Amino acid sequence: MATDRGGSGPGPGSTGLLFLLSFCVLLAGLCGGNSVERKIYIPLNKTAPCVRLLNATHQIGCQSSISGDTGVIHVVEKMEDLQWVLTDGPNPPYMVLLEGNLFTVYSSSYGSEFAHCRGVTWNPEGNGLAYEDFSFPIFLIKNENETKVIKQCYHDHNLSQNGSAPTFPLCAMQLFSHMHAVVSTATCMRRSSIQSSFSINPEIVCDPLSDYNVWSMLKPINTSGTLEPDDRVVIAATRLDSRSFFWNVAPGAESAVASFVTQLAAAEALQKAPDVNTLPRNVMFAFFQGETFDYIGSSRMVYDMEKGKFPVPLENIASFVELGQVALRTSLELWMHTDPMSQKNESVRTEVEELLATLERSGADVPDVVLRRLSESQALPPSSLQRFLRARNISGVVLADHSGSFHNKYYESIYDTAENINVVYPEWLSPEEDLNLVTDTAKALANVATVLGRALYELAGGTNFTHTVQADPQTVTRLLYGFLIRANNSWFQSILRHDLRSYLGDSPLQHYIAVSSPTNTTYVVQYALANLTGTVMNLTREQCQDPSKVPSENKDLYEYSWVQGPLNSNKTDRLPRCVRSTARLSRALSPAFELSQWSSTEYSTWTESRWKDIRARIFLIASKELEFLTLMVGFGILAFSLIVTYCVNAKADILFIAPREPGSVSY
Ligand SMILES: *[C@@H]1O[C@H](CO)[C@@H](O)[C@H](O)[C@H]1NC(C)=O
Ligand SMILES: *[C@@H]1O[C@H](CO)[C@@H](O)[C@H](O)[C@H]1NC(C)=O
Ligand SMILES: *[C@@H]1O[C@H](CO)[C@@H](O)[C@H](O)[C@H]1NC(C)=O
Ligand SMILES: *[C@@H]1O[C@H](CO)[C@@H](O)[C@H](O)[C@H]1NC(C)=O
Ligand SMILES: *[C@@H]1O[C@H](CO)[C@@H](O)[C@H](O)[C@H]1NC(C)=O
Ligand SMILES: *[C@@H]1O[C@H](CO)[C@@H](O)[C@H](O)[C@H]1NC(C)=O
Ligand SMILES: *[C@@H]1O[C@H](CO)[C@@H](O)[C@H](O)[C@H]1NC(C)=O
Ligand SMILES: *[C@@H]1O[C@H](CO)[C@@H](O)[C@H](O)[C@H]1NC(C)=O
Ligand SMILES: *[C@@H]1O[C@H](CO)[C@@H](O)[C@H](O)[C@H]1NC(C)=O
Ligand SMILES: *[C@@H]1O[C@H](CO)[C@@H](O)[C@H](O)[C@H]1NC(C)=O
Ligand SMILES: *[C@@H]1O[C@H](CO)[C@@H](O)[C@H](O)[C@H]1NC(C)=O
Ligand SMILES: CC(=O)N[C@H]1CO[C@H](CO)[C@@H](O)[C@@H]1O
Repeated sequence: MATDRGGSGPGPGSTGLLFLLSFCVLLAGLCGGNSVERKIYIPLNKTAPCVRLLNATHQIGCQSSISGDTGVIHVVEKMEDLQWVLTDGPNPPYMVLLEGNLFTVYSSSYGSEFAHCRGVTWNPEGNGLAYEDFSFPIFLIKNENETKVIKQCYHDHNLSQNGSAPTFPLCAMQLFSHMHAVVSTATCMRRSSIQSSFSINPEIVCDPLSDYNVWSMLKPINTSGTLEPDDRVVIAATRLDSRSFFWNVAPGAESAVASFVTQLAAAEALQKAPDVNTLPRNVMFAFFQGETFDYIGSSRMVYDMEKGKFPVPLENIASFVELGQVALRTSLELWMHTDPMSQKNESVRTEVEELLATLERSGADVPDVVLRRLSESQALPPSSLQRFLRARNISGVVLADHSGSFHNKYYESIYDTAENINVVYPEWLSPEEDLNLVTDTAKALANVATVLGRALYELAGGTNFTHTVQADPQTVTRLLYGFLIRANNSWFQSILRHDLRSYLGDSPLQHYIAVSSPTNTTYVVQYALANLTGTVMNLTREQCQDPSKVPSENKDLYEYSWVQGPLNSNKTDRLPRCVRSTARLSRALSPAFELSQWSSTEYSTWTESRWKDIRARIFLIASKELEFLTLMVGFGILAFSLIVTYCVNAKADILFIAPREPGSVSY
């Protein structure tokens, strides 16, 4: 009965009041705590963590403890400062703020075990640091102003001048980057898959690195079927991705961007040849994702080709031309690397010979490029061609700016930026002027693109218009600007679909293959390829989105996209249009995950750990003594309040008197 419940006895009533009181205190504590937190913590907003990646057998990268790692800040500007951190300092643990040039300090003894291959050390500057496992967090502070804030805090609250005992409070930093996955891909994928078969709400701890390859054909092919055995295809390939020690920081200017930009320019030049549609052989342009992590993209494409899941079967490949790193030619030379193993077969050897001769012919009339052969016994540099050679003996060549070790000092590092390949602009120009300014690097790469375009033309059987194949330095410079300086420029905006416009930020694009895909780079490369090789169709928006209703159009042969188009003359609206091309995406997820072989040694097994929270903040900490005192006082207050509560509770029937209703039900 309602009245019965309403008239509760004195006992329960007083407990209710007490509950409410303690609830109020708790709430006040929470709110107060928040504002205190805001006062004492300064969050660092522009950081990039080093995160954990796993392969079949190892884990690499960094992590913090689950509640974040805290330490007193020490700024290390020279080697001697490290002494303090490692041995002398009286307040360990320390958080070290290390200048970029000292970042290799801990690793000078590690060998370059990753990028070497049968005798040639391709990357002698590399120290394998990015493939080590660290049990502490490492963050990159991307913004100079935030570094200044930290340094200021350190300078204001560090040791006394004569190096004696430090005076509290000290400036401390806390880094959170706890990783869920441990040990290896085999372990974390097994854990995730057990979870997902038994739990409705599975807790996934790691995800495979995956994205999409971009590919297109010079002449359209039916993507719903497969090619006839006598349809020969020449493949032009390059990679789309790079990496660095830090998560999602991968400028990759020389290791990826310069090469795929060159290939895009070559694709444009070749498409303009007057007789493309009558060439005896077809040309396929492939841009592989995830090559940095044991060739995810190319191994998947080879796998699909073998399984008949790709319209071009492996047997139809006539030859293979790959662009390695090409932006740092110290002289005019462009080196042609070939594979010595496959050439043990006499017929392959002849084909490779023809391939090299074709390239030399194509380069003959191009200024500033001299093609050079290497000793026949030298192994291939790291390249996608190796994945194809594993499956089948094909004739292939890798073009690169180096004969032996890389010219790129900053291979797969945060310093592989526009400056590394000398793409710099005068300060006084506007973004629009920068976009169209033809840099020397762009001219040099356009020459390489011309060589590539002409070679592909001849390899496809063309003879009559070799000299009309000419790459446009303007295209190269715009692409370099867009990928290395500012993605959000007028050209990239005009070639993308409306719903993809947020993929263009004001900063350079990063080329780390992610776990959520397609990434910014993948989309932009696809649409740039569509713009450079496709045609604008006179179709309405509805027709463009569903071309099956238009009798002359065919979705098996072409890809259609409704792009934003350029701004109109009064710069208020865009002039959207339908672009028809053969630029498509194909999955770049390692076959190891397709086959659930998580400890595969054949395919890439790289996964990225999941995490809950990544952040960094600085604050002042008091001395241990003061902390202890505060804690003790806190305990004192707690004990006191417990005693008071107990007394009040015990004497509640005296303190809180309420009239007892006759016949009320007690609880
Ligand atoms: C980060 O952003 C917060 C809020 O905007 C600001 O209070 C704080 O000062 C920033 N951190 C640094 C180091 O500038
Ligand atoms: C996994 O990565 C580690 C560190 O780079 C390497 O030593 C190891 O050989 C890799 N394992 C496989 C199966 O590729
Ligand atoms: C650093 O601060 C100055 C002055 O507040 C500002 O002009 C500059 O753009 C900032 N630099 C960066 C990299 O944010
Ligand atoms: C040097 O250290 C002593 C304590 O050992 C301290 O009293 C003094 O102020 C310090 N001098 C300076 C210049 O910091
Ligand atoms: C493409 O191939 C599929 C399957 O073989 C076929 O049904 C379709 O008609 C073909 N399309 C064209 C344009 O040839
Ligand atoms: C050489 O390669 C061709 C084509 O890949 C193959 O048909 C032929 O059998 C090979 N010859 C030898 C001796 O392996
Ligand atoms: C090149 O031109 C000649 C004469 O115009 C023509 O007979 C030949 O078929 C052309 N070659 C190709 C591959 O188009
Ligand atoms: C990439 O795309 C995302 C999602 O649209 C966007 O938030 C981010 O700023 C882009 N990154 C860059 C470097 O442009
Ligand atoms: C490519 O972009 C340029 C510049 O926005 C434009 O003039 C051209 O029509 C585009 N081409 C295609 C095929 O979309
Ligand atoms: C585009 O198509 C419309 C109707 O389909 C037609 O009226 C117009 O003339 C066409 N424009 C061009 C440039 O072909
Ligand atoms: C801009 O130009 C379009 C036609 O191109 C016109 O419809 C529109 O009214 C113009 N807007 C302004 C603000 O002038
Ligand atoms: C408060 C204090 O002692 N600050 C010193 C911190 O260290 C720098 C140099 O490392 C000195 O210049 C500051 O005076």
